[in-house]
Amino acid sequence: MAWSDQSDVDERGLWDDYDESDVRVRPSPKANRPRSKRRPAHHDAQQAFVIAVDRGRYQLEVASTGQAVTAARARELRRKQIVVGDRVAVVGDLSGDDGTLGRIVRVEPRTTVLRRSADDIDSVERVVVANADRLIIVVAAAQPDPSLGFIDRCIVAALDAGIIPIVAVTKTDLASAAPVHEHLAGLDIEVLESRADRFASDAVLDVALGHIAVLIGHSGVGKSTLLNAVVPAADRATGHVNAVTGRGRHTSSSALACRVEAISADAAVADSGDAAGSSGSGREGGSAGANASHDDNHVAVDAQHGWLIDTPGVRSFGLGHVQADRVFQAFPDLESLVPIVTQTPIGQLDADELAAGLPAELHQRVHSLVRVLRNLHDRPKY
Ligand SMILES: Nc1nc2c(ncn2[C@@H]2O[C@H](COP(=O)(O)OP(=O)(O)O)[C@@H](O)[C@H]2O)c(=O)[nH]1
Ligand SMILES: [Mg+2]
Repeated sequence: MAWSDQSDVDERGLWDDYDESDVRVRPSPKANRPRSKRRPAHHDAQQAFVIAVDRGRYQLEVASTGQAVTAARARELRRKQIVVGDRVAVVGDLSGDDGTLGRIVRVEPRTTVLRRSADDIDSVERVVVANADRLIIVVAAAQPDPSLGFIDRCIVAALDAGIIPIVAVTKTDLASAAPVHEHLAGLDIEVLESRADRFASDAVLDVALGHIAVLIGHSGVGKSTLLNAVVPAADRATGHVNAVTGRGRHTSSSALACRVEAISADAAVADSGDAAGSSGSGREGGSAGANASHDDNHVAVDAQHGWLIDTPGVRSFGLGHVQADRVFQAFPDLESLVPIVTQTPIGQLDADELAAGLPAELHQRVHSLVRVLRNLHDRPKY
């Protein structure tokens, strides 16, 4: 019959160019449902900054309004991890009203990634914070005693990630910070001191303004105390248990970002009229509402604004991915040592021998270099 002949020809014409290799068999019949590959472009999406993550819910600050909103992740993101410090695109109800939920549809490329290493309770390395450009390594002068090895490892992790390390020594009311200064003498790293009767809030504010700064350190060293001194409105729980976002739930993987702002004449006036009476140097902007300096493309990081991120006690950083030669980023003045250092087994490196041919002012730095390399090599647990 004409119609069937015709259809035969059509079919042959259609399929002649195909063979078995063009057949794509999907393993699961359930996954075989036709699905549109097209995703909505989300032209209406707003830029936002992730300030906290808690059980599949994300606390965001919307860039254009400064509004704090809660959001879930869109299914299309699949398993993509979203962490504090991430810049995301969000759609949906962004009023911040009770019970409303935005939807994160995109995670913008990260400028930096800070990883913590696998530990007893977690066998994989995880991203702690994204997009940070300053790492404030917090150690206590006492209670607990400063872990110098931890400082070294943090410095390496920071430099490897392209983040500037700064050391803050807390509790100097209890003991002198001298051992830490001595330890870091060979390095060009800023060291802040903080004590119960004189917290380093101004210095920490200076570090954070115009940046995304992260407080990192062992539990109990005073990170949250420092954050509260800079951002009183954060009211971060302090003490031996790290409570997150005021809910009193102990989480070993949560961080919290707080907006910091420069002390301006305006801010001082606003603060003095504030019943809460936060006379500190920074203010949390989440509740500050619309702010003219927020901008759609930059989530309010400029000379007058920044972020300070508190993290739970981190025991160690994964340095497994760090190459020994990258350690030299921290020691550009010792570049002449690269050939000999990279060709000598780390266990056989002798700092005195290496320093012998160099000017006296570099000797301490050679010792620091060798120490950091040994740390990297031994990968001790702290
Ligand atoms: N003496 C003294 N104690 C401090 C200082 N800073 C923090 N602390 C105390 O150290 C304990 C741990 O502080 P916290 O901020 O919770 O540490 P975190 O675990 O690093 O966040 C708290 O009891 C604080 O009151 C300080 O400068 N001097
Ligand atoms: Mg804390």
